Amino acid sequence: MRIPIKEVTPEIGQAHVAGWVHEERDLGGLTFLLVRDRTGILQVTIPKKKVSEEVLAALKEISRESVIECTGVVKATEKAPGGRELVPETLTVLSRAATPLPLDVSEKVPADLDTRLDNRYLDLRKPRVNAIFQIRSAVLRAISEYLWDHGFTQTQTPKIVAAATEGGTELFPLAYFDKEAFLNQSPQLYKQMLMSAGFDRVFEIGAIFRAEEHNTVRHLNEATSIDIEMSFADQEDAMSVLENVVAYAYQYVKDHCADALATLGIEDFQVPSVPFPRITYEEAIAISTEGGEPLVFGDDLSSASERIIGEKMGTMYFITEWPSSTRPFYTMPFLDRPEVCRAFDMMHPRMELSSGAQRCHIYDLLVQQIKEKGLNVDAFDFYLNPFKYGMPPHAGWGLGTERLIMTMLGLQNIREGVLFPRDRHRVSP
Ligand code: AMO
Repeated sequence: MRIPIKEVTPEIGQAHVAGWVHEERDLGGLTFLLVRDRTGILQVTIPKKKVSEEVLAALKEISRESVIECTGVVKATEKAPGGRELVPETLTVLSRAATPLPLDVSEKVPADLDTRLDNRYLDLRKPRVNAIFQIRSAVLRAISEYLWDHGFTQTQTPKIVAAATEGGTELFPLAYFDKEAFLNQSPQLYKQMLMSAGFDRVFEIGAIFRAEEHNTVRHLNEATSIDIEMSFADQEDAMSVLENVVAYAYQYVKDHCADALATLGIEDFQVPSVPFPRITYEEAIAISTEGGEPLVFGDDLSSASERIIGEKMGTMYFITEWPSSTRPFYTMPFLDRPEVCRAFDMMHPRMELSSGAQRCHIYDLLVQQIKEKGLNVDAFDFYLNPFKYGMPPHAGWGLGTERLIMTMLGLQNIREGVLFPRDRHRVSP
């Protein structure tokens, strides 16, 4: 039976492996193949005079990135990767790769990100790139596990919707029979409705779609949002869940992804300690202004000010007490000073990772806030009705998976953390 390359050791004697030909080196009487699977790389050593005719015939067929299968004896050798090699008794070419390759999987020839993404199926074969997705998978597992263990129910809400949530400008319109519809920007309205439905605590990990015109290293047009909503809770409760979820995900990666971290060359993987420090919006704009990026009450943070504040904080942190004018209609203001609201952002020193808030659960106030933001109240009927018939106070947040992975692994471009990214210029592959 085939075994993962990682499990091939001299002690097992005989092995059957399969994978891609990462490299081929022909020294005349001796050929070395480096065979790669998901778990590692194995040197297959072929002394031409000592192997069968069939093996030699198969060898002639082989090109780089061909898929092969072989069986043979494993021997210890210091010179080969992992200190062992396999001398094949059988060698079969399962799928021959055409030449030349559009992308060098062994990374000896560097490629720019566009070329890599154009040939993503090859790019993803690189151990370093694959490691990112092993870690992404672990992070989402850890987060689901944590939320499950803390009483959250996993939900799936519609991605085809009739109304905007985060302000009207970033929607992708959709041809939906004879109706107007859009791709959802956030599960926001649905997770709130589930609070009225009595779910108490929900989480969802799903696609969000944003028609952002700008093309940056930290924006996507399709992202994966981790969302929670919890009842009988305020913004402090939501922040506490958030920092613990993030710290748990880091710890999980540290405990379970040693190989992937090593492949990425990350030696000193630091788990952030909780609680994360909190600063108010007023304090944040003061730090930015002091650092040479002047801001006044009501301004959003620019990426320059995020950098200045992030450098000063030096760790993950929260910004609380935002001006109500900067946040969506569903946010709960402080009732005694309505110009400020119960919203927060969770920041990595490099950028914002999450936004959240206690929500406005008071029907009349919510209607007023929708009107004040210049939105059409009638379009929100389906959302507003649940607030009329028993809505508990509630709070929640949305955390961007890709930004979490990007900052966790020090990736330069958010696209590196997405299998097949969607941006201003890319809808394929
Ligand atoms: P917000 O719009 O701030 O809040 O989004 C929450 C988090 O989602 C990620 N994100 C993105 N990542 C990559 N590309 C994008 N275009 C993009 N847009 C958002 C970010 C961001 O911090 N409904 C609220 C959440 C809530 O209050 O529960 C919301 O969507 O990491």
